[in-house]
Amino acid sequence: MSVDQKKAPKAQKATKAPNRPKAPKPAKPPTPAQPYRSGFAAIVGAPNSGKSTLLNRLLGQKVAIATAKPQTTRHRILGVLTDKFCQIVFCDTPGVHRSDKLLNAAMVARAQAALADADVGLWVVDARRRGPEHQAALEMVLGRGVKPLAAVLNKCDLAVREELDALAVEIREAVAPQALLEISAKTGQGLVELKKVLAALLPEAPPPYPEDALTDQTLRDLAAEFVREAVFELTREEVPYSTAVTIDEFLEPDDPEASDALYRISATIHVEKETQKKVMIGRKGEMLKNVGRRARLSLEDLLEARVFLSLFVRTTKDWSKSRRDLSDFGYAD
Ligand SMILES: Nc1nc2c(ncn2[C@@H]2O[C@H](COP(=O)(O)OP(=O)(O)OP(=O)(O)O)[C@@H](O)[C@H]2O)c(=O)[nH]1
Ligand SMILES: [Mg+2]
Repeated sequence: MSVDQKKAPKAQKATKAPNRPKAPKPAKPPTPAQPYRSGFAAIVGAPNSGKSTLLNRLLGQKVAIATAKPQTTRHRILGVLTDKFCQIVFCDTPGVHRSDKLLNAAMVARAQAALADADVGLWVVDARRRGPEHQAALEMVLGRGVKPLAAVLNKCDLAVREELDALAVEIREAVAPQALLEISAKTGQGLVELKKVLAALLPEAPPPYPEDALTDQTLRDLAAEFVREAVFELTREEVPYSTAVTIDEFLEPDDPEASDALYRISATIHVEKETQKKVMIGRKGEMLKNVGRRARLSLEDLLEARVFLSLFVRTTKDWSKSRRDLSDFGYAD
């Protein structure tokens, strides 16, 4: 599957871990009192609340890019967590916000659809922040119908007790979640408990994916996302939001396990205007070089091999306003 194509629907087989995930901790054998549970958990919430960081932390592997800037995630990203008693298929989603822009509307629609399709909602709230995005997320969660909901107050490593208590009261009153937990996706606090809570909210069912499945994204998808992450981290103002990345070539080594294994990847960074292209390339090509270096390092980490990464910048005029371009870049169905 490439970034241009539609993401795998629920029933399709997820790809295996790019790097083998760490073996799940040995669990006690199941007892009749503990039936197998499985299903889909949609991670929804305001932009920047920590949804993708949470997914990566739960899986112990980076499958979703996460940056300090809001609206980083644009797709629905599956991450599969399996143990002896449950399989939780997490769907990371774009942050919920209000916007008239076509790209943003498509992103929010993805989050909405993921919540509608899921067995359980997982609402991630930034424990320190409110505002219009919090309200937009609250409205989406309220519209979930009878679907069970776990709400988490994330970034509790940064929040003070009074804030956490007040927010907990507010959320209980507003949405009556089946569970409300304080967590930190960054430190891992509360995540063992969260997994237990989610598993208990899922139906009794066999696992929909093989036990070594990790994500529905291919290495090619991940490569495009890692380049976009570097752009998000290194550029400012409207530039990151005007950027899309496509992979032109992804050549895997014959033996990926060999000590000299080398991946050859070339990607195009699309911007919307000539002025953005100049910024993206930078003086004497400095910006592009830095983006390339950063993306290459994170790809080498992911692939556990050397990577030769070539980047090109192209102006695809006003791509975020064109339904066709959005669909070509995989941002709309
Ligand atoms: N201190 C702290 N920072 C966190 C925590 N969780 C996430 N962050 C940071 O918050 C920022 C946003 O995290 P993301 O995971 O990208 O947030 P997101 O909800 O996926 O954002 P969008 O994709 O834009 O909707 C990043 O800088 C993370 O490192 C946490 O528990 N504690
Ligand atoms: Mg995200």
